[in-house]
Amino acid sequence: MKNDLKLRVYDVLARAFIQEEVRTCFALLGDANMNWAARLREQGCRMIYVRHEHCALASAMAYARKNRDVGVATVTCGPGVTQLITALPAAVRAHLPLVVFAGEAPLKSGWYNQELDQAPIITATGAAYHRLHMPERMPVAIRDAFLQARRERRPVVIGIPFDLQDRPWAGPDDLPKPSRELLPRPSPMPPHPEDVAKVAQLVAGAERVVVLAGLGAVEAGAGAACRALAAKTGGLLATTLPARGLFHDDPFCIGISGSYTPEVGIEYLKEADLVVAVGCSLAYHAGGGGQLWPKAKMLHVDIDPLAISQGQEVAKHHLRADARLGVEALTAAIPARDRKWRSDTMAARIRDSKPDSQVFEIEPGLLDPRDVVAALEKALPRDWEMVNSGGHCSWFFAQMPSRPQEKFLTIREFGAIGNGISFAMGVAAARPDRTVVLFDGDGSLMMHVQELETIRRHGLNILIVVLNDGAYGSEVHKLRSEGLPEEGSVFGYCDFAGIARGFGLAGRTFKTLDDLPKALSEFAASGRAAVWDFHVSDKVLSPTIRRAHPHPAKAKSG
Ligand SMILES: Cc1ncc(C[n+]2csc(CCOP(=O)(O)OP(=O)(O)O)c2C)c(N)n1
Ligand SMILES: [Mg+2]
Repeated sequence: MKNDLKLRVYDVLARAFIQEEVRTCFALLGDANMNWAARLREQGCRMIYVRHEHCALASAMAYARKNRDVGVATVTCGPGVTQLITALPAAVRAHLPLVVFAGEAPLKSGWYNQELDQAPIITATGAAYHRLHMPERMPVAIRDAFLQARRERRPVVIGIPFDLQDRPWAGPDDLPKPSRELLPRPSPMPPHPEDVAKVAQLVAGAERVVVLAGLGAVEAGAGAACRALAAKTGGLLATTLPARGLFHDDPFCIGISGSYTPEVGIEYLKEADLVVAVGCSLAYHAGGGGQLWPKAKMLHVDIDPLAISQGQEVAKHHLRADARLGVEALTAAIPARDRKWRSDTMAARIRDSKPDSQVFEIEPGLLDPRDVVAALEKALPRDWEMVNSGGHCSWFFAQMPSRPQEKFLTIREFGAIGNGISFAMGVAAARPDRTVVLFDGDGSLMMHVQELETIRRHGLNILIVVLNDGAYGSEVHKLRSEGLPEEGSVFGYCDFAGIARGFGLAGRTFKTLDDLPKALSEFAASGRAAVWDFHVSDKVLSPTIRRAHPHPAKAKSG
């Protein structure tokens, strides 16, 4: 590299990223990253230029989850960096490996208007921040950032002053070995035989077993082992929300455990006397503390089994192991015997029951969100990639049980709305040969609606389905339950179809479900992204909101 007299630091930095096999980067340019980004692109990296830095990082998060690899984003210094602060905590809590190339203010200036002490802002989110101020060492530091992101499974933000990036390269000729070559690759951890013998007794003595799988089970390829354990114990299966669909074709899967559990599932979970939680963090929203299974003991099979999670006491029984190896060993260690819980009647009830049977009175001209989701479940092709967002509507969108886990993504760890569109872009970038369908609320979509332009410009194949209640539904229902005015949470039904058309996408408003087949064939024929806006009634309350925020009249009588 020394022979190349014109070589600048940013050229070498771009090479270091290419050597890390970075093939896609989500970017928003400014003074402090544009030279580097231009070199990265020149060297063959696909750049997706978004309209808000939050969306660059959020897209990279979905890309990382989908590809099980490091996601990469880039932002400029100062205001570019501060825009990342809602996405980073979610990435940290979701254990997503990310590397962000951020600029820093130039070191040579006494004053620079975008200057900011970036490190404490970033580290407050739980992400790592590395200031790179020694050009000759930068390629090694970048390699180490990738190594750290992979090993610790968390975001690493690299801050490089842009005057240093612009210097002639005076460092070593060769790039360091890439992180992949240095990463330890330990084999999956088998359980200790004594632990297996102990917990096998617990499982052998239980009558009503539920095997609950999380993303750890998905990653370890433990799906079949979980099914086998449930079959041998005559028990049932369930998943956490992110692992949804792992048992989609098993007649004894009651669906998601936690805030989204369907009616019949809640009934059966109440009867359970043992929950075997496999590869999950026993999160509060998954019922991890036992809220949904008051009679059950809990056994946690995990590489890092927990007794306390998110402030709650969780499992008292533990098996430390890789999810697949742990469950396989357990299944082998329990004797086969007849248990009377699982039955054909049960399978029929799971198959035929509505997720929620409560009756509501709905205004004419508006749809019941449950009917919309049931119709979509029937109509949408099974090979589409699905992305779920947050808000009240996410309860309804979670009720599509026929879809397999590998076609599903949601990242909900920081509880922020507004991420759906970026997650859909990340999945579309990771699966360019697929159609991606995003299920979102009107408030959430509106928060980053500018990305419709990114979707059009990059030709991303995304269908956005909005359950539009003309409101921040979650807030409306809570405000109503507390007898507070609805102001600030009700906005009316904005014209998403018109907005979509304004950005150059197709748009359609649904006031009846009869149009669905025609809309689907038009979408498929058009080959371009679209927004489908379903106007739904805000009178339909999800079971979760009914439980947590009962209507004032009902709260008094009950
Ligand atoms: C970034 C952020 N701001 C505010 C909130 C509070 N909040 C939670 S749900 C919600 C409403 C979401 O509205 P919408 O997307 O229309 O879904 P709905 O609840 O109406 O189904 C809001 C404002 C949040 N979770 N995240
Ligand atoms: Mg809404």
